[in-house]
Amino acid sequence: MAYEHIIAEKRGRVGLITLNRPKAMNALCSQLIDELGNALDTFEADTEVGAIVLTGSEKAFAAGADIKEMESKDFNEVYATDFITGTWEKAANCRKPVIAAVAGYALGGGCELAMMCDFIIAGENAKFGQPEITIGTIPGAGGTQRLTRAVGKAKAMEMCLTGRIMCAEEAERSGLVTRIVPVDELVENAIETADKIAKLSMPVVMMAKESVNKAFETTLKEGVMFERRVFHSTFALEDRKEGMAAFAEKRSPNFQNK
Ligand code: DAK
Repeated sequence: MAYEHIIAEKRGRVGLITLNRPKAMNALCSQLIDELGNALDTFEADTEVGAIVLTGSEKAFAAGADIKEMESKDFNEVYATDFITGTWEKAANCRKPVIAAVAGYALGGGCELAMMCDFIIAGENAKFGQPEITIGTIPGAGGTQRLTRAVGKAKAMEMCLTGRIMCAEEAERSGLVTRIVPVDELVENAIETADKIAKLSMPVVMMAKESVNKAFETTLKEGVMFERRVFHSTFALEDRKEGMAAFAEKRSPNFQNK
């Protein structure tokens, strides 16, 4: 598939996807979402890729779904076609780690897309918000749910009810982002982090990701039991043996993703 609104490239074992629709602040039109889904599927299937970084421009990660594209739609159309639901979920459903590197605006669907990733690294100028209420609608790609889980009810409720935008410092303080870095170092910083992950054992990384995600979907007891069983499963892997042997022998492990 040829891409018009994104750039997908490999940096060693890291898949880098850059949203690239600068004239529209990377507004997420359906073509862009299809291209993003295709790039994520391609990196997911590529055994040379161990982790993925998703970023935008210094001005905008993404200013939301494309309002001009949505404007003329009616209820029957969005309901009957389950408007862009399947492809939107690709980032959330990817089994390999996906890091969002966010500079500038991450609004509406842009904020939701960032929150679908496993964690967010923010540039100093990052701005997060769910301003849908100001255009007569509500978040439609998980914003009311993921933002609330990330920052708690008070802030999520205020942001969804007023459209207030959160700066990078507040986002870090509130647990929405893992850290803040200078904008010009953002992408390299995210790639370095992704590269560290990509050098680890891929099946173990996927198990860790799946286990952390369970925390949002189960009771504590069920989540701990899931984790226990997955921990036990790592003992079926050669990489688990290699990791522990390397520690005991004071050398770096040589993981084979087996
Ligand atoms: N859609 C379309 N075009 C957009 C856009 C957007 N979301 N955001 C910006 N643009 C366009 C502007 O119209 C302008 O285009 P021209 O006029 O030059 O043709 C160009 O980008 C530059 O924008 P501005 O001139 O406005 O630039 P400023 O620096 O003055 O302002 C801004 C930047 C980001 C603060 C402002 O553009 C803004 O407020 N944008 C809209 C933010 C917003 O309301 N976002 C939420 C959209 S609703 C779903 C999945 C997702 C969603 C829903 C359902 N399903 C899976 C069912 C998501 C919904 C949304 O995101």
